[in-house]
Amino acid sequence: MDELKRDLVRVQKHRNVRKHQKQQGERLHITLVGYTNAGKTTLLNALTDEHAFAEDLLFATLDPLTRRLRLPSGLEVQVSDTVGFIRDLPTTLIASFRSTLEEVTEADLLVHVVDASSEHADDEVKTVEALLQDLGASGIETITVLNKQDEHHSNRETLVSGNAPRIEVSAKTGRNMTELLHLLEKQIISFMEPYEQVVPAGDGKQLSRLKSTTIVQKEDFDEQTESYFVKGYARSQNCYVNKDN
Ligand SMILES: Nc1nc2c(ncn2[C@@H]2O[C@H](COP(=O)(O)OP(=O)(O)OP(=O)(O)O)[C@@H](O)[C@H]2O)c(=O)[nH]1
Ligand SMILES: [Mg+2]
Repeated sequence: MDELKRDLVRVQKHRNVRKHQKQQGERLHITLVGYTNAGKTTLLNALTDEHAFAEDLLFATLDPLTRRLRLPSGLEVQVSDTVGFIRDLPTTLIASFRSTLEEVTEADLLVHVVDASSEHADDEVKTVEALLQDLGASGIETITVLNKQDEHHSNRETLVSGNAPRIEVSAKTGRNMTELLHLLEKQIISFMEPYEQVVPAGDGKQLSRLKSTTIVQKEDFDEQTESYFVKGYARSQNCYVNKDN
């Protein structure tokens, strides 16, 4: 009980920080979900270099399960691990797990991690999908990651019926990690808006801010005006076009 209570306090703190960040229109949030043992934690470790953002101490202290991740374009997002879903969750645990899992509903993008080498992969996928529905998270954009491709598995064809984008990886060997990053970026673009912005060459601060908070697709230098013409995708609430800083 004590441990659960401590966990709940930690989750609550984390959610307050998240709320604050959302209000500021800050980073996009990706949440890893999946059946227990699917490889979520291993994948989070494989995707994010633990040391790259060591300065992000506020978050590191509040919630070691959330890390910053830089996508190929330079966009920085947050990625969270979650507790593994299991079938027939004991009733006594449902309330505690629910508050942890509610965090799932606040994600901008879900990554459903599947242990593709499990004999019961199909059932595990169904269990997770049912729980997501139960949590009211089934409307959130999801990509499916078929993990543990380094293991032998016999039932690959029958896996995962839906039409969510999917990718085969091995979090353990690092197979297809770069491809996964590109897929995440592609999905994120699908809920962003195109923008264009002229940035004076001297304003390196704005240029680097655009790179880390939006997806910059093109950046042309115009010698006559000594400025960059930047084109890319941003979340609509960020309204980069009208911001002067
Ligand atoms: N062969 C293989 N094993 C993997 C891979 N990814 C994870 N594992 C192993 O699978 C086991 C579970 O991995 P975790 O990352 O702890 O799984 P999880 O989804 O976080 O599990 P919960 O936290 O219980 O929900 C560990 O023994 C990992 O080493 C993979 O790509 N290939
Ligand atoms: Mg885990």
